[in-house]
Amino acid sequence: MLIVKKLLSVVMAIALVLTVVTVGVSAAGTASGDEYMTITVSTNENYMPDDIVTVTVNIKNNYNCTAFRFPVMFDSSVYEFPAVIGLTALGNCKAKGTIGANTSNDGSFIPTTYNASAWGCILVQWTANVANNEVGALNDEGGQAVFSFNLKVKSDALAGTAGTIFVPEEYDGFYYQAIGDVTDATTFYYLNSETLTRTFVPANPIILGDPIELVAREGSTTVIDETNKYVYALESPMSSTQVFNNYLELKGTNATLQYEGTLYGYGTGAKINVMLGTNKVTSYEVVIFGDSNGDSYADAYDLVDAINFVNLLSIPSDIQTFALDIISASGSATSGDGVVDAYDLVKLVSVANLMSSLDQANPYQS
Ligand SMILES: [Ca+2]
Ligand SMILES: [Ca+2]
Repeated sequence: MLIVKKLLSVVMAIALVLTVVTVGVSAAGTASGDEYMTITVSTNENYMPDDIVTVTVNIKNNYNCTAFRFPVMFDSSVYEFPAVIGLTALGNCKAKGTIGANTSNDGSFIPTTYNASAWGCILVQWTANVANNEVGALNDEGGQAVFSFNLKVKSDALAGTAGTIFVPEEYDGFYYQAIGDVTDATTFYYLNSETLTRTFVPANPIILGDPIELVAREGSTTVIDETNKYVYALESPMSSTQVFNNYLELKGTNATLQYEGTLYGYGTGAKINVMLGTNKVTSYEVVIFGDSNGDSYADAYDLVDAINFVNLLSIPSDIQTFALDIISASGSATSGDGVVDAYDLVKLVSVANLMSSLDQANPYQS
């Protein structure tokens, strides 16, 4: 019994400081060389935002494992710790030892090859107990679930993403020691990464929900130009952000729209941001044809800009060019010609003087 007690203390020491091999206990055995451990992380296949995810870890091995400690990492853009983590030992892990976890999640247990700001981590440790002169051990070639805990899908998790949860193979803190015979407390086997075959199987459940997409509201002819990230064929003037609702519809679980006006209003250059919580998923710029200064009116202020552009006194931004290029030299009724010149100016003068109007849905028709 004395030896067993000493052994337990050694096991505990190794479990707590796994890179330190404590000597002084009896003989060293020789590993047979075919030892393996397969660590499989599993979850359900799909989750919705805000769901609780029960993560189960299964160990399959062919030697007497008397202690382990390893991190279980998770994509922190998808998961967070819930109020109750609920670490639970299962099977022989429950019957033959004691489990605990460090959930400080400060990045200190994440291998340096990973960006700690992108990953969360729970460090799980299991240490065998001793009962009837026998050291508890995990040894099951069929594999068994050894522990589980809970994560929570973040409310702003993106639909369609795979939320990876895994034990990193770079972590080497759990295979230093095994005992060949659980009733032979005097012989140690020292395993290392060369003599122990390790296999890691991650879980990659898919987060469900509607994918995020900004679309024209049914019945409107508003254009959402994904190439240039422009939104046009709205109305002039845009009296408030409420008007956008008449033209646009946002799809996607938990997504919201946020508007950023220009200095003068919600005209050309105003931003439409697609948000998930506080994260900006994508952003578009408003184009009001005939409006250069961003107030959403096509009037004398814009005419002054246009005259300056035509006379090369100032240079229009890309979006100002797009907004003022309403006439094509070739006479196209469906597009401009990429330049703001005298042709456009003639029409802009007419619009500014209220002699003609500019159809935001068909600005190129004279
Ligand atoms: Ca204007
Ligand atoms: Ca033009």
